[in-house]
Amino acid sequence: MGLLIYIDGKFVDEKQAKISVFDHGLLYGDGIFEGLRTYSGKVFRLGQHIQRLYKSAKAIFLEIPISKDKMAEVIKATVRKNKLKDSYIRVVVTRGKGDLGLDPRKCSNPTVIVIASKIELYPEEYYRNGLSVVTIATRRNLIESLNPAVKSLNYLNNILGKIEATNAGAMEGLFLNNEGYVTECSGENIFIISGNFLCTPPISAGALDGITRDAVIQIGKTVGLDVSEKLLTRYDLYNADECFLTGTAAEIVPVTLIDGRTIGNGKSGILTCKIRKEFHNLVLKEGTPI
Ligand code: PXG
Repeated sequence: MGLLIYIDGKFVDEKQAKISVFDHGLLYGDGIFEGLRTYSGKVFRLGQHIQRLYKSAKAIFLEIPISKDKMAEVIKATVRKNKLKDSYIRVVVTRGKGDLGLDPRKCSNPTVIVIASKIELYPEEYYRNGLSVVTIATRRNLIESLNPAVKSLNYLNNILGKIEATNAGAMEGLFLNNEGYVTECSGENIFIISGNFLCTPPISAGALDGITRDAVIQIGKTVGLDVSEKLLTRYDLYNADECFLTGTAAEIVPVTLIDGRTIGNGKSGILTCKIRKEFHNLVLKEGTPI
């Protein structure tokens, strides 16, 4: 038996968990998703992830066929049925099965999928020594076109960024917006620390409203940092004392090289370590029991 997957109202073995080749999630990337974590049997910020999922759906005129409460139940049940304590959860809602044309009116039932699996973490070394990041040539999607705040299944912009970064020998790619301001990386938000200031670009610069980002803003305030959301340039990043990325999978991971410039002393900064520790306390303290 493999993993038990929730698909269209039923739990089935992963071998039976299949979608149609006419599903518009596949044909057009027409859909949305979420990535969540459980820590020691508790879902971190379940309500916030569900809120963001339904907001993404609203933005693309997609009506999720189950209520938010039911979605929360399904997510918890998927983790329970797979007997997972520490897990990564992927929720996917596609426009559903249609025909080969792009008209979503031909898709009557959105497809709802929930997968809970073991979590794959970055090797510990990256949390000590940091990642290298390069600015990539491809700009982040315009907020006026496909707003990066929508966690859509259309991740080509992000994937191109990841490929460009890999080709340049870096771990992650830094996306600028069309005005040249810093937005985020391919799958993580970005923060800098300069003196007592903790800064991250505003969502309106063209970034996902990250749930880890939100937790870090809260932690920053409680540890006495002066937290602000402001437009950042590459110059601000190069001259920061510390820099780190945030995301559900990566948690808080330091950045020690940006476009060939060493940040701080080339190791994870003191405040980054402190925020990471506070984050680990938070995920164990908070959370919805499965
Ligand atoms: N920006 C983007 C573009 C993301 O996709 C984040 C920021 C961080 O948001 P949260 O809410 O997770 O703090 C994300 C989410 C992966 C992977 O496998 C990562 C994400 C999504 C899907 C896959 O690295 N990150």
